[in-house]
Amino acid sequence: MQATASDAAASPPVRGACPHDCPDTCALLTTVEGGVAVRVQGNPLHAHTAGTLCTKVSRYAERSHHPDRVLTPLKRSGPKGSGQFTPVSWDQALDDIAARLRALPDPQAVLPYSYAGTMGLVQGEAMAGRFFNRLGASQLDRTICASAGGEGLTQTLGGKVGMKVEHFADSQLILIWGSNSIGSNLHFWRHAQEAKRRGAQLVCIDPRRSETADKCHTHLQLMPGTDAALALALMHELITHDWLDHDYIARYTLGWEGLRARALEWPPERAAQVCGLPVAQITQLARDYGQTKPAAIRLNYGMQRVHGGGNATRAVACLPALVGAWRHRAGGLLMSSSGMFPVQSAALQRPELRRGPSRTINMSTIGRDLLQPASAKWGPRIEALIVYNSNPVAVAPESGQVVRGFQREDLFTVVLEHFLTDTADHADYVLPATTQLEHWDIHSSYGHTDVLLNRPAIAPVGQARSNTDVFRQLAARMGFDEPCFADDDEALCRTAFGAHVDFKALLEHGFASLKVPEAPYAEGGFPTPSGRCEFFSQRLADQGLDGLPHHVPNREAAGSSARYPLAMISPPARNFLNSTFVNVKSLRDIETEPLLEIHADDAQARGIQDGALVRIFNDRGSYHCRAQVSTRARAGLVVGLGIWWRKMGIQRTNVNELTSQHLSDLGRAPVFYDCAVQVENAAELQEAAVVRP
Ligand SMILES: Nc1nc2c(c(=O)[nH]1)N[C@H]1C(S)=C(S)[C@@H](COP(=O)(O)OP(=O)(O)OC[C@H]3O[C@@H](n4cnc5c(=O)[nH]c(N)nc54)[C@H](O)[C@@H]3O)O[C@H]1N2
Ligand SMILES: Nc1nc2c(c(=O)[nH]1)N[C@H]1C(S)=C(S)[C@@H](COP(=O)(O)OP(=O)(O)OC[C@H]3O[C@@H](n4cnc5c(=O)[nH]c(N)nc54)[C@H](O)[C@@H]3O)O[C@H]1N2
Ligand SMILES: [Mo]
Repeated sequence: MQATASDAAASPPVRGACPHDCPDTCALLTTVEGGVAVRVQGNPLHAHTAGTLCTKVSRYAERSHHPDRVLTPLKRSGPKGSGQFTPVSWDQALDDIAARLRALPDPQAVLPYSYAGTMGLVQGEAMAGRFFNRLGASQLDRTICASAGGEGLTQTLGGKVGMKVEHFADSQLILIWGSNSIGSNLHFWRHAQEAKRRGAQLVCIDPRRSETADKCHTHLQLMPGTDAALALALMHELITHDWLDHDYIARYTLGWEGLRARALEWPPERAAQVCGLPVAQITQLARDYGQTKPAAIRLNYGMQRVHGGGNATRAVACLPALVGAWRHRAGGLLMSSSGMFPVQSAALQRPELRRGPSRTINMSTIGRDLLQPASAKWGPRIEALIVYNSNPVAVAPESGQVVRGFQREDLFTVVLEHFLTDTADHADYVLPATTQLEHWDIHSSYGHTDVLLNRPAIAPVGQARSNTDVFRQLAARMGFDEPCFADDDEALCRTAFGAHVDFKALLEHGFASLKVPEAPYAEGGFPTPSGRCEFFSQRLADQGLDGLPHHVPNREAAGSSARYPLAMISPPARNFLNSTFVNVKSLRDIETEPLLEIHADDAQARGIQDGALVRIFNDRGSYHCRAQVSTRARAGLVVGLGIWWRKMGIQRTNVNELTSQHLSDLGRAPVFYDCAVQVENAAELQEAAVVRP
């Protein structure tokens, strides 16, 4: 029997999960009428979501039914990068892609390029992982977001582990360190607000006076890349005033004597110089941290996108053990909870399918890598690129080089996408992908400890196919006949956590909580080799690196170059999610235009008025913005809010024109917030010449 529109209207909302790269991983309820998703809301029964979504994701139905969705496979019909395409059938596209891949003598010339456009374990690296493993393609080192901090945390605490986020509500002191929680971690902010109502002090540590800084009691507006110096000076004060938990240190930490000596090299006066902070702010914070119990740190990735990001994370991660904060469930630190999930990666991705040699290519240097010629050391040139769940032309550093790489006429590029992004514009084939409302998936989280299941709410829009379907069908055309290529998406969802999670509960409720102790490290038991919080890392020392955390200054600190005297950071605009949602008009209207926040002193010195068009430049490139003169940026610092689509930018570029392909001290990560620039008035640019979407 055919369902009618009125039947559909009566059906209950479909339970799902927000797919976006965000710590909150919310439980969604999608209301469908006549086959159309009309409303996406937060599930009130899921404690973390508590029925509330951010502004962006409450527009998810608008994004899924957007008139610009790619509806059919597209084949390039103009010059590389022109964004000119002709519709073709799925068979034509997949046959041709498989033929092109088969024709390559060395499969390592193929590179998958993906990140967290969806955080789903199934539409992420499940079938795709199997496909590229079986093919023997180059492997991608997925470093673009969190690997410096992830490595720092792993060296110190043993993994991406920490406090349960809900217990922040009971903390008496919360340090929000390197994060604009209101913009990027709204459901954590709810707990911080609750703590505030119960009398907690909130401290924000951020070079930008963010929306979050506005709402905290105290704001330490340090220069970017100076967090390790601040952390070491806090330790100095904890030591000299004996605000230490000696028992916790003796029982549950490793390397105390070394750390003590290191910290004593950092009196607050020295750190104040390096950080650009008043001495009194540092000593007061140390006093508060040493004397308030329970104290909790919400560390986040904003502070590790610099040259010394790995060691800065290590330094901060030592603090809770020094004061015994872990003893209380509302004390300790949370940067990421992703390591607490028993994800069955090998069962999903099947690394044993890989037979030949494999090389690994860092996604954060894709510009340089695409331009790399073949050599004995490097191996074959990258000849084919298959992009899914990512928009590298907009998000990868030093886009001048990235664009040149993507414009190579001899590079064969396939992009699985919802929209014609800057990256899709450079494809030879664009394959229309399903959104979260149209496919199955299962999710872990990096900000809480629940597993979420996503059921499809509507049929695929147009001819869209899920990533898994595309890789299954490519596998068939390549003659990969291992049974694992026949697994359907529901089977993959079951595989993701195996017996560790009750799948029946997921089917019934849409979410299930992991069993995590209330105060996981109250008595040590860290997942490090020693089981202790490792102030000293033997593993790093064995690699010839400093075994103790230390301050690694920015390569491009403010004032370090006469030509480019300003430091620039480029944190996200609140209503975009990396480069996702830039094409959703209602959200773009809130963000208005690419903006550069600049302090009045720096603006005045350059004859820049509030609202003027400005050019920001360095040796790597140049970018135009509308200046916002305010105290959001401190003197010496400018803030270019990201990440606009290049083609929606004022002169068809975005902030990554300026960022570099240098890598961090640990974790091989990009250093987006370690970037020196100059700014000038762009009055010569007539308002009429401004390219607008
Ligand atoms: N609305 C929104 N939410 C998002 C995202 C988004 O694009 N938009 N992105 C998502 C993703 S991919 C991630 S990884 C997470 C990121 O989460 P975070 O990185 O925690 O969050 P951001 O809000 O990006 O915070 C970056 C903050 O760090 C500050 N910062 C920059 N340099 C430094 C520094 O050297 N030291 C310190 N202490 N602070 C510094 C910036 O000014 C900014 O306020 O958020 C996710 N959530
Ligand atoms: N200057 C500067 N650059 C940055 C950052 C910064 O702070 N400053 N932040 C960095 C960080 S933290 C990150 S994580 C990266 C993020 O970089 P990316 O992971 O590339 O994130 P997005 O820009 O959101 O692009 C994701 C794309 O995936 C697509 N997508 C979503 N779901 C699906 C799906 O199911 N199937 C397919 N095929 N496609 C899908 C979306 O349409 C979108 O175009 O950017 C980094 N770049
Ligand atoms: Mo990220």
